[in-house]
Amino acid sequence: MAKIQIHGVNASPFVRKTRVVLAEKGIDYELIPVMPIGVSDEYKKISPLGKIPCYQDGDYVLPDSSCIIAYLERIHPNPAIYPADPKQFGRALWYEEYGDTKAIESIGPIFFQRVVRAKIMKEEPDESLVNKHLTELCPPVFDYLEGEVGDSDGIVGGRFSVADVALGSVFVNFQHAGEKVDATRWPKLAAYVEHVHARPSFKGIIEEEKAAFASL
Ligand SMILES: N[C@@H](CCC(=O)N[C@@H](CS)C(=O)NCC(=O)O)C(=O)O
Repeated sequence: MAKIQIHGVNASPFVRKTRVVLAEKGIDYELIPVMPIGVSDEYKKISPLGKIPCYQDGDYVLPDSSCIIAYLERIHPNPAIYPADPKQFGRALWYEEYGDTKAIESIGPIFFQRVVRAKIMKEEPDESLVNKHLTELCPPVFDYLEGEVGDSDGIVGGRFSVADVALGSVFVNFQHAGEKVDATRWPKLAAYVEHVHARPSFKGIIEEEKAAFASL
């Protein structure tokens, strides 16, 4: 039987979200490299917004990490990645959305400058932009998350969920950019990120990505 295909590249926080859930659920797949810049018309037929990731299983195609994860939950319900309790379910979707939008808007440009621009495009990174994000745009996000995370396995209901997948994924890009959450200022968030990244599903992918960046 042909393997499930995930189109995308590993540094994308959205591709990583999908891969972490596939790993959590023990679903086999292959990663088909698609760079998210200047994608082909052929790729736009399966991912009309031209974004990565896109899921493909035979002639079934599905773009968007959040859609893919929701679909995976239906075809492979165990282990569950969404809380069963309706209120917790709602909160998990909220943190996923926060990770996919506000958190990525504040952290993504740091990764872009330090990794994509400096290491892949071999250009001088804009450190003043990096500094603006580190000093002005990230702190309110970290302050908010510091107030939300607890001491347990997951930000919602004490169990690992899609919320942790999304939030943990953004912080991998922060790490690739040579940054770490300052544990003196945001102790709970720093411990939370470390804990999420230590899960086997995250750990394997982080190590693979680090090895890929080291060879650049
Ligand atoms: N909501 C989408 C966002 C995906 C996304 O923005 N991916 C980026 C790469 S990290 C991309 O493909 N960007 C190319 C573009 O916006 O044209 C998801 O969750 O999959």
